[in-house]
Amino acid sequence: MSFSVLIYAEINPMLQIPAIVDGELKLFESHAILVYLACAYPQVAGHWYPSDVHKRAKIHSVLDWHHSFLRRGAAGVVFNTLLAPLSGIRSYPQVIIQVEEILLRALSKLEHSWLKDGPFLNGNSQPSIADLILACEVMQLELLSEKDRDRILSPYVKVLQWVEDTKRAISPYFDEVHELLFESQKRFREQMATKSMKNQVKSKM
Ligand SMILES: N[C@@H](CCC(=O)N[C@@H](CS)C(=O)NCC(=O)O)C(=O)O
Repeated sequence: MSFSVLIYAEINPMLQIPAIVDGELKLFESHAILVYLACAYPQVAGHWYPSDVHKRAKIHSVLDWHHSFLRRGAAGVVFNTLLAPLSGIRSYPQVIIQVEEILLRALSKLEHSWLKDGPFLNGNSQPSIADLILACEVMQLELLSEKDRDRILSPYVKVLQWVEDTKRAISPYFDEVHELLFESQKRFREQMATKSMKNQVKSKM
């Protein structure tokens, strides 16, 4: 392990991002981080993590669902169709079918359940930390080819509108934190195009 990895392991022994250090506190897991920031900093507007216990419970309900369904689907599709092939890791067609099914089911639940009563999750008129987490999860689908991204997302018009509304609610920070994602999108799309050209040439030989 390199020195910087050892240092990072002190903050997050899982060696994943995100993680924060705030004074004495070292914290990882995105949901826990946002709950902490909303509670620790009084300047955070109340709608992000309301003090009402019922509203909080509803937020946690979405967050727990997120890790079991939307994240499994979105991260599974991005990993198996893009990151694995670009890293020389074998991906299996059956796994790709399975993760896409999980993703499509999750997007359908978002569209028809979580977003059925209002512009934001749980029928809220303003976003909470759950909107932030789930909209960012959907954003990673921008890494796919334009064709795959549109095929997967375009049927979910409420989901697309809600991502835009969440983006607007925290403008300009949403775009700022996604700059890196769009830089990666450009690089990945070029690499995938080169890879597919090479495969075509090979298949003709
Ligand atoms: N449950 C964690 C998931 C964290 C996670 O999967 N992070 C990814 C990036 S989005 C990562 O660090 N992947 C690198 C790895 O697992 O080695 C959370 O919500 O914070």
